[in-house]
Amino acid sequence: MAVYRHSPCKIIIMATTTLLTAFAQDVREGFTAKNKHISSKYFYDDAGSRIFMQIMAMPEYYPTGCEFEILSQQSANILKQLNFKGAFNIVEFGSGDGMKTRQLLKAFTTAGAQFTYIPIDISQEAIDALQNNITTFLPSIDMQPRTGDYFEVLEELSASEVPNLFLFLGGNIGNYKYEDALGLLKKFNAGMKRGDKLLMGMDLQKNPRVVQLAYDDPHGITKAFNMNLLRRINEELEADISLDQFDFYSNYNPQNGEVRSYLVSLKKQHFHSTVLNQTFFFEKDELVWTELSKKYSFTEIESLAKEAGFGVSHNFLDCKHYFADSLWEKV
Ligand code: AVJ
Repeated sequence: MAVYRHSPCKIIIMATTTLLTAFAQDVREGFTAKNKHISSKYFYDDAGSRIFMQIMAMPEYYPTGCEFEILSQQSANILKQLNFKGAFNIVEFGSGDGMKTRQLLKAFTTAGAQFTYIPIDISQEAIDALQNNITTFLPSIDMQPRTGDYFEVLEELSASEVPNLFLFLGGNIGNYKYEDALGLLKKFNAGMKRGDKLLMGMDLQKNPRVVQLAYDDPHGITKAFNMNLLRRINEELEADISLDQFDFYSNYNPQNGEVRSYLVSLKKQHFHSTVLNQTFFFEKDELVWTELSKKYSFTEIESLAKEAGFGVSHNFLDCKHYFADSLWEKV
């Protein structure tokens, strides 16, 4: 029988927990769920943002041109509908490159409106590009860009007496599930004063073939947009996904107005992430849901606005009636 002699020793407990990014945590959660999923917000790293610009330039992706048309041709009307007396703020959430907003700002300036333009974005790079764009074309504009959290800025602005027009353009609300969209709009509402306005870009229900083609384009650009998520997992989470073992599938359901996009595993397979220290398993033909792009009916726009504490003042439409910039007032 072995005799163990006591020897003084120290037990050192090593901290082995590393801090995981939100992306890493969401991949872990979403890729182990019964129905695999990952949020479309992770599309937009630098590479993904470049692919999204290609999407916006495709003829099949109609929302860009429609909203450009609305803001170029109807901004004088939008200004009239605001019915603000004196100076006001224009606060834009997630402003992008400013090409579309520029049309509105130009028309407002021409009409002699007095306003301060406050774009908010999480990316300093995006804000810098936007500031360049706006100041080159509209040098006289009073612009006070902010980076950071939407709601911190909202709280600040609701304290001021000046009325606000909030812009949430491009149809980004369509990426939120009903409950999440309502939650976001209620938070906007809570940070607004009575009489403040919100201009919401909302894609409309239309001929299903038109919608289907916009999200399942023949150039494969939307597929590349989705596949970029896998490339991003490989890069940021040190994974070994074979991109050619996945496909892309997108489907529009005209009965509920939902485009749902997926990655599809082409075989039974697995990949490993060193960062997560975890292996993820796929059956053949298993899906990963990547995106919801909701198309609205006018009835749904009305009821969503009402639920969130707004009244719809006016829907500004393009000539084909594909897209709406819906003007809401906090009631
Ligand atoms: C930027 C969210 C409005 O859902 O139409 C485009 C993103 N996804 N093609 C959309 C997107 C696939 C887009 N939004």
